[in-house]
Amino acid sequence: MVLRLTAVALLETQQQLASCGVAATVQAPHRVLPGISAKAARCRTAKLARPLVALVLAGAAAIAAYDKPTLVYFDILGRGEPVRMTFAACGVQYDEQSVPYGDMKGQAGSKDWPFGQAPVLRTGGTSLTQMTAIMRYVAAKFKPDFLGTSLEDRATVDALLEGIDDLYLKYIECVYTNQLSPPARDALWAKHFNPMTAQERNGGGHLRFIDGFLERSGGPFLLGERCTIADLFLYFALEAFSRDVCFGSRPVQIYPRLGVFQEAVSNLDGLKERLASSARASLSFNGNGVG
Ligand SMILES: N[C@@H](CCC(=O)N[C@@H](CS)C(=O)NCC(=O)O)C(=O)O
Repeated sequence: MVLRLTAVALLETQQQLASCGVAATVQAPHRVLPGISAKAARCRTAKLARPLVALVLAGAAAIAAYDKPTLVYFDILGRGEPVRMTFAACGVQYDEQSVPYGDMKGQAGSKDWPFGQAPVLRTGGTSLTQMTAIMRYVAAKFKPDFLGTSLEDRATVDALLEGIDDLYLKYIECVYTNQLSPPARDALWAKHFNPMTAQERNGGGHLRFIDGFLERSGGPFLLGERCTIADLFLYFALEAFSRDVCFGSRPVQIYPRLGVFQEAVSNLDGLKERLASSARASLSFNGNGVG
């Protein structure tokens, strides 16, 4: 948006618009009309500017209210939490709605429930689905650096999101199919977490692979100095793996770089507050109360 105003209204206007989240370029007019002194022109423009600013502010408020995204998810951490963490790290407000399960299943495959699954993000008149796609969207809109700053970095972030999900899904299978029973948990560790098995058949899901990115980047984040959404997902997955009912402190003991990583992520502005919030502490990790 470009507004042409006198110097009188410039600063005030830009500040007001910025406080509403509207990126506006406010410019002084190019010329003064013939027969009107510069002072009179300034007064006249300032008078004209005020209603205009009020109008723009009202419009911006309406757009902001309309555009406030709503995350639809269950009252658990689960796949909703990396999205909430992304919003928090981007400093963005959003609303939440609990999944109306009957509707989700009854309308599975519709535009409101494209895969009959949650999370879904209602925003800009559309319903976005698939957790990592939602995280990418939120980052692209509000903090593009979180996607990586070069094409190669962005592709690496995508690869990491998929690689972390490959590992996370092994854990989820163990939670939902085997209730994290000790034998199932030991098998999960042996195949997907024990550094000695990284070269065996594991479907691409292995903590050693993720640790390799930290090793090569030098940390503290997966891509080095800059945090991306892949770090947010990994942080959450590590929290799940490191609960007492799962592996406790074993992952960090075996892969010490993860401790440095967790410390760095947990200190990010915005995210720090989300991680410490009582709202978060009150949610269980998974829908079946296990893990
Ligand atoms: N690939 C999807 C998986 C979503 C998913 O598994 N959602 C679960 C809750 S965490 C769900 O809605 N389950 C109900 C169902 O599949 O019927 C994503 O990443 O969002």
